[in-house]
Amino acid sequence: MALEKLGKALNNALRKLARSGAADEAVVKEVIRDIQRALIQADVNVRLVLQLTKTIERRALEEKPPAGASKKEHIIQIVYEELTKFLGNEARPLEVKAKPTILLTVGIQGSGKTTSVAKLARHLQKRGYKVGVVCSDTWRPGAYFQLKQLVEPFGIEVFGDPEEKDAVKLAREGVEHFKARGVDVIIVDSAGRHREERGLIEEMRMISEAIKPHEVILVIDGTIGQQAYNQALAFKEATPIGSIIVTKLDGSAKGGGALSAVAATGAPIKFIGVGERIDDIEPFDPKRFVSRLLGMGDIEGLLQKLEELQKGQELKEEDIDKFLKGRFNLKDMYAQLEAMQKMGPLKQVLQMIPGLGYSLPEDAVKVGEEKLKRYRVIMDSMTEEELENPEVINYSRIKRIARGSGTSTREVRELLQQYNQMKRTFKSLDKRKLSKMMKKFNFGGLGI
Ligand SMILES: Nc1nc2c(ncn2[C@@H]2O[C@H](COP(=O)(O)OP(=O)(O)O)[C@@H](O)[C@H]2O)c(=O)[nH]1
Ligand SMILES: [Mg+2]
Repeated sequence: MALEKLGKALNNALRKLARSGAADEAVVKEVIRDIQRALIQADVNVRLVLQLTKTIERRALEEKPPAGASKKEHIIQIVYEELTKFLGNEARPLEVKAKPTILLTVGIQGSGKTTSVAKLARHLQKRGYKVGVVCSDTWRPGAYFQLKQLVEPFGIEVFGDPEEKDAVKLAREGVEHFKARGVDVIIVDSAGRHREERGLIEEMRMISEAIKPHEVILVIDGTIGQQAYNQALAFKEATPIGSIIVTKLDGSAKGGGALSAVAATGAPIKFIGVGERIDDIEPFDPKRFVSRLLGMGDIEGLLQKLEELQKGQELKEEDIDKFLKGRFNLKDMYAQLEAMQKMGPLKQVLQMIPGLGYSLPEDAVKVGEEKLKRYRVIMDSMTEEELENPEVINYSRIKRIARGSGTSTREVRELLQQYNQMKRTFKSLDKRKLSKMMKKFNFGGLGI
């Protein structure tokens, strides 16, 4: 998950608030100090942090909670609102209006440009667009093959010529090529051999002139933290049709600094990169991002992900139903663990569920491929009755199952523990509750 460390620290601050007796001035001030510390540790600019926390403090002390909300709930709402504003407030989705829509990506070498081009191409393809990718990187010999390797498994065509030395010519020819093919979106990956803003913007101007993109996308490496400000600002001033992808927000300690610095320039952040795999890209929506960051869960994100998987037919409708209802026995648990493996890291998925967030015990979600195989072996030694109604499994049955499957009683117990834990988890996920939570923010995870 993006900015995990910052998220944990903010979540802890809010938990402190939740646990406190009364949300008086001293408590508010302490929580604000924790928030400040968390943001500064994530490399958010100190001046911006002070501005932000001053607003939070003022609102928390002055405003009256709306009818029906407690003081604490209200403060959390304020923190959520101000952080959301801090990151740009509204989502600015990428629009595909013209046919073809031409996108040019720029960014300094190593920022994650080529990876992001591939991710974006796949993202758009998943949404039903026919996409063509142009490699106009004449600088790095491997660039063309890197792109091909990333997108060709998905049937996305790459235009390029490793022998050609003229980047502008390549870009122009690539765009012509895909125009003739009638694609919906053309994405041009540029060389980005420059290390500083001026050269980068010069390169952007030259290619832009040749291919007249509808949108230029600057790819910024999230690990540079608040230094992203200068790049984003120079870019924003150079082009009115610019948007930004911030990459490497997985595991970066400085990602918060990068995101907030870019947002501070007013340039729209459209996507974030959250890993090295092709699917590790997310449309950036400050509201959803902050709610997930604070550990409030992200129901919308979860449902969207489920929907996407359903489209890809990796998950069957009844699986999703089961997942949401939490009615299951051991067989279902196995099917679900399998299904959830397909959905990506289990923890990432579960973190989107309100009320779970960071409180989730590590072992509840760590079920690797190996463990699944062991579970299969153990379950093969169970009777139909035991699989359908695990509650009947007593100690003598555990011993028998362990012996039969060549495992140990410890392992059988572990499987049963996992089952009980998951059952509890999924029980809290019935549909009625979900839809209710979608309407109203859920603060359950914070124990309020
Ligand atoms: N962890 C992580 N790595 C990334 C991400 N985006 C790109 N990378 C890695 O960053 C390195 C440089 O990426 P590349 O796309 O070649 O950068 P380019 O020089 O700008 O085209 C590669 O090793 C990528 O796998 C991301 O979102 N998360
Ligand atoms: Mg590249």
